[in-house]
Amino acid sequence: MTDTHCPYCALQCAMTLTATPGERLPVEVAGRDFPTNRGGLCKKGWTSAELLGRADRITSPLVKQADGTFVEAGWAEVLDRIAAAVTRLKAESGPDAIGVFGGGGLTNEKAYQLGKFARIALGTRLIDYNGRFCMSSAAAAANRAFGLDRGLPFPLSDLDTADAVLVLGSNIGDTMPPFVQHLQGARGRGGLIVVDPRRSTTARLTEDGAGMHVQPVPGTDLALLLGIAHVVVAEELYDRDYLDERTVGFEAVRRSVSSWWPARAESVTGVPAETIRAVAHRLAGSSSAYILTGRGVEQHVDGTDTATAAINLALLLGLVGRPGSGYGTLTGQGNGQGGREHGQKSDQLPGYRKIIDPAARAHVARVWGVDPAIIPGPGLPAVQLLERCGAADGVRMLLVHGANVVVSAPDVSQVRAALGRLDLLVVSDFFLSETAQLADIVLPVLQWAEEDGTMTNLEGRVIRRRRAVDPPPGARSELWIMRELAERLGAPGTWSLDPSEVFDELARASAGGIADYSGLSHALLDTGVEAHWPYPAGSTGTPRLFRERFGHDDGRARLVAVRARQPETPRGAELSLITGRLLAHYQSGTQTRRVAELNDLHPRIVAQLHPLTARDRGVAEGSRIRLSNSRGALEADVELTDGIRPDTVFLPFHYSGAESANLLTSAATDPHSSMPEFKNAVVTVEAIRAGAE
Ligand SMILES: Nc1nc2c(c(=O)[nH]1)N[C@H]1C(S)=C(S)[C@@H](COP(=O)(O)OP(=O)(O)OC[C@H]3O[C@@H](n4cnc5c(=O)[nH]c(N)nc54)[C@H](O)[C@@H]3O)O[C@H]1N2
Ligand SMILES: Nc1nc2c(c(=O)[nH]1)N[C@H]1C(S)=C(S)[C@@H](COP(=O)(O)OP(=O)(O)OC[C@H]3O[C@@H](n4cnc5c(=O)[nH]c(N)nc54)[C@H](O)[C@@H]3O)O[C@H]1N2
Ligand code: SF4
Ligand SMILES: [Mo]
Repeated sequence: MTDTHCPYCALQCAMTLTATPGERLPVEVAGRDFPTNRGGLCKKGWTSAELLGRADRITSPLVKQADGTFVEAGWAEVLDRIAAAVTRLKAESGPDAIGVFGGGGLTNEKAYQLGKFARIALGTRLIDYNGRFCMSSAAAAANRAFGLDRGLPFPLSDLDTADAVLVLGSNIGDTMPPFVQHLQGARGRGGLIVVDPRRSTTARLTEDGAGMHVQPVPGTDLALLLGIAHVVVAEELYDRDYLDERTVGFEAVRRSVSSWWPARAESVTGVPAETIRAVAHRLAGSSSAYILTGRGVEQHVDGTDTATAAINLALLLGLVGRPGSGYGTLTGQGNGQGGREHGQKSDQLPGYRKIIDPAARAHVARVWGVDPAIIPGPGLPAVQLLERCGAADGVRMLLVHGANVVVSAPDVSQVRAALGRLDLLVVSDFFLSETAQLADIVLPVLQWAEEDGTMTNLEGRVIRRRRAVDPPPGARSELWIMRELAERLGAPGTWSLDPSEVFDELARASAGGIADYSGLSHALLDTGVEAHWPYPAGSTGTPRLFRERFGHDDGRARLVAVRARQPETPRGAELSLITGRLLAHYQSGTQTRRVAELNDLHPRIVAQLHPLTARDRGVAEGSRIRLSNSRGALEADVELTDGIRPDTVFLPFHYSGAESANLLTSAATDPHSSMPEFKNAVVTVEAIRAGAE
């Protein structure tokens, strides 16, 4: 029996894996008691071990032939070829001809090593990762306001006794089902408020007196939050002492919300002025209140400002750092939190350090055993990195570790075309994902239950991932791949294969940084300590941040005045397209589309449409529709629901090829975070085959 955690989302539910004696497989999964999941798992967790034994697992490096098919090749041969290509392309076009795309599902050890590998083995500044699609706006807003970004600055169980919880654009009921138990307190007191253009699974938790569902026009959450803040300021519901003692910027925010009287906010958001007032009063009147944001409000070109408006509201009410209250964002990927702390981000070094900071460079260079001058400067964020692939003077070779960008990036037709123009695409994965199918070389790597390491969950809690089974022969750890390539490239530094040694190095590199792990080790984590960062040597960690001070030098939080912009709005018969998730599928679907029990629930893409909207277009339940805009088109079956706004259509993004929702999304990005706008596109919807009347 091996204690570990689920391979999928940031809740990182605790589980126990039991291998069959004497056999590699099957492996049995059981939920394990832990403060976040309390033994619960969702159906993705329960079925996670099935993927360990899939027959279509890649177990040998694959090399693309001229006719487009793959042939198996030996490790030495493909690693030699990759190293030779790196050397040649650098000589011809400079180090930035090589790019690296990482993932928020990688362990801390792999994420750390990948950042180091890019910068001192490949020598490129061009590394970024899929967390840019996920956490970047919330992170930018938290850094700006608090001087520190940890998704939840308090343990999840603090929510249990809340009076009121405002959930903006998150569908926890489907995206983190065991989380729902932490909302019971607020529901019992009628204080769960869910803001979502759809009556999502989470919005339904507010029914029967448990709270309120607020249903704004997509992309107008910023105006909604300005309206709520207006009421808080105009009716003097704010916490004057807290604002004086712990924050700066109140005056500017007061002025910026002064013209957002509820009637004006109603005209933009469609949310009744009375509801806006009621939300303000409920939050201000609660002794224990929390504000939480998810991707629904963050994945917009003004996502950073919207998250900032949510933080401003929390600061006005004096919630942040106060016992029993708080603000947080719900980190998404398994290691979405740790993945953004150890150097995969284009502008970062380990410990959440800035790559442009000379002291940070000197510290990390010492740990790496290199001259700080050889560490390149900041690179490009994910969308711009993908755009540079195959461009004139752009990236000629891309290494992908832990992302399936031809499904998950915005405006995927362009991404596919860009990857097609590369000299060499190298993808490390355990399945032939859609991105791997486009690769010149595919490297088979280990799945979660086959490796050791650590993950950092949505509460900033560092946890152990443990090896429960042997990997299939042929697959290799990414630490091994990086060491083999580093050696072939004559890279400086040490390249350990042992995750606990890599963790120790990461801990040293993070020492003194914002995300300080220097007091942690695998051995300490194995004793079962609660380990929330910052965890400097000699400390016992920090479950609750901001009790005394915020991360800025003066210890105060910043209220930052933000303005609402007009979102791209549908005209005439057009609709707003929002995209998101289904309980049974994970992300690009590489994994969950391979689990029959999950895939059978949702084997094809289905669009949600309001019955009135459908009727206008001659569409009935089961009809087939075509959604299109200037970027692309796709066909989908229809599910009619009066739970969605009539001006809106919803698509899940878990499907590939002609069923990819990202054929329609825009690569426009937020100016602060470079987050693309996954949650708002304008589309035309037409019937292509009538369903049952
Ligand atoms: N089952 C499942 N669980 C997952 C994942 C998965 O793929 N599948 N992925 C994990 C990851 S990486 C992440 S980031 C999290 C994401 O978790 P969530 O943020 O909960 O997921 P989404 O479904 O993307 O978006 C949440 C809600 O935002 C709403 N929304 C869309 N547009 C708007 C808007 O303009 N305003 C508002 N207020 N709401 C809007 C959608 O209707 C949707 O219900 O889930 C994690 N958990
Ligand atoms: N339209 C739309 N698009 C979206 C979103 C949305 O809401 N709407 N959400 C965005 C968000 S929040 C996210 S996080 C992204 C996610 O998008 P992706 O990163 O593309 O999603 P995954 O399916 O998790 O891709 C991970 C890939 O890496 C592989 N993998 C898993 N673990 C490892 C590992 O340890 N090593 C290696 N080498 N490979 C591994 C998996 O098999 C899979 O092929 O999608 C974004 N795209
Ligand atoms: S909620 Fe997330 S971590 Fe928990 S079992 Fe489901 S996918 Fe796994
Ligand atoms: Mo995400």
